Amino acid sequence: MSSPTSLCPEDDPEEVQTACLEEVQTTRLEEVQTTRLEEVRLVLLGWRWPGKSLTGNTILGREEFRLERAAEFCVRRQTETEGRRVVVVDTPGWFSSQDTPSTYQKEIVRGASLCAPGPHAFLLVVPVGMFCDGDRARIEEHVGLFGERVWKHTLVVFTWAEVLKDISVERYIRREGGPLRWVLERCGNRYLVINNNVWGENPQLARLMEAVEEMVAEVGGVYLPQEEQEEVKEEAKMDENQNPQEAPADARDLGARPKQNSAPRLCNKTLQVSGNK
Ligand SMILES: Nc1nc2c(ncn2[C@@H]2O[C@H](COP(=O)(O)OP(=O)(O)O)[C@@H](O)[C@H]2O)c(=O)[nH]1
Ligand SMILES: [Mg+2]
Repeated sequence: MSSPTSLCPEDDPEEVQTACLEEVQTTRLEEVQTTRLEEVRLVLLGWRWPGKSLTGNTILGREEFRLERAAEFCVRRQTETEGRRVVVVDTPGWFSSQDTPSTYQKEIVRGASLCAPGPHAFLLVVPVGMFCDGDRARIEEHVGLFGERVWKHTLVVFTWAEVLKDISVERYIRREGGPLRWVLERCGNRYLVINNNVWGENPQLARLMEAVEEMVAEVGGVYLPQEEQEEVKEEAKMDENQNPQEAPADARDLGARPKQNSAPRLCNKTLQVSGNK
C-alpha cells in the first residue's frame, strides 16, 4: 500500500488534518497480525472505462479481460502466482452520467457471488485526474449496492498514475479535494497505485496482496454475500411491517429477475435510493 509515512504536511490545516488521519491509520495497521492467504479473491469495481479490466490483466499477468467500453457481464478469471491462487472478477462498470440500468446493477452485485464463499477485497478502480462530487455520489450509490459492510472490504486502486508524473499520490489526494477524500475515508484510507504498464509478478502485486491481507486481518474475514442477503431480507421484512405500501412499489422496479441467487444484495432499500434520482 502507498506509504502514508511519505506524506509531508504543508501549512494548509486541511492537509495537516489528513496527515494526522493517515498517521492514525498507520499505527492501527501496524498492530494487525496478518496471515498469508492461500487464495485471494478480488472483485473489480468502478464506472466504465477507468481501467478495471486492464487492472485485472495486470494482476493476472496476462490478457484475460477484454477492454470493452460496454461490458455487460461479470467475468471471472484466476491464476496461480507465488504459490497462491488469485481469483479476479471483472464487473461491468456503472454509468457515470446517467442512471445505471437495473440489469447492470444486478450484474455488478452478482460479481461478489462469483467469488464464493466471498471476496477478500473489492478493488475500487479510480483513474487519477479530475474527481468531482458527482463521482463520489456515484461511488456511494453503486458500492453501496453491496450493503454497508462492503466499505470495510474495499480499497481504492488508482490507475492512470503516469499522469501524475513527479507528484506523489498523497499530494494528488490532498489536491483533489473533499470528494475523493470522502471516498478514501469510507474505504478506511486504504489505497494503492497500480501501474498498468507493468504486468505479472512484480512488487506492486506483492503490495496489493499485502494490502488485502492487512484488510482481511483487520476486518476479521471475507465479505459474505449470503450474510448480506439475510440481513437485507430481515430489513425488508421490517420495512414491510412498518410500511406495507412501499415494498410492492420497489419490487415492481426490479423488472426481469436474473438467475436465481444471482444478485444477493440488490435490495429494496437500494432501489429506493437509485429510484429517487
Ligand atoms: N495509460 C493508461 N491507460 C489505461 C490505464 N488503465 C486503463 N487504460 C486504458 O483505458 C481504456 C479502458 O480500460 P479498461 O480496462 O477497458 O476500462 P474498464 O471499462 O474500467 O474495464 C483502455 O484503452 C485501457 O488501455 C492506465 O493505468 N494507464
Ligand atoms: Mg472492462
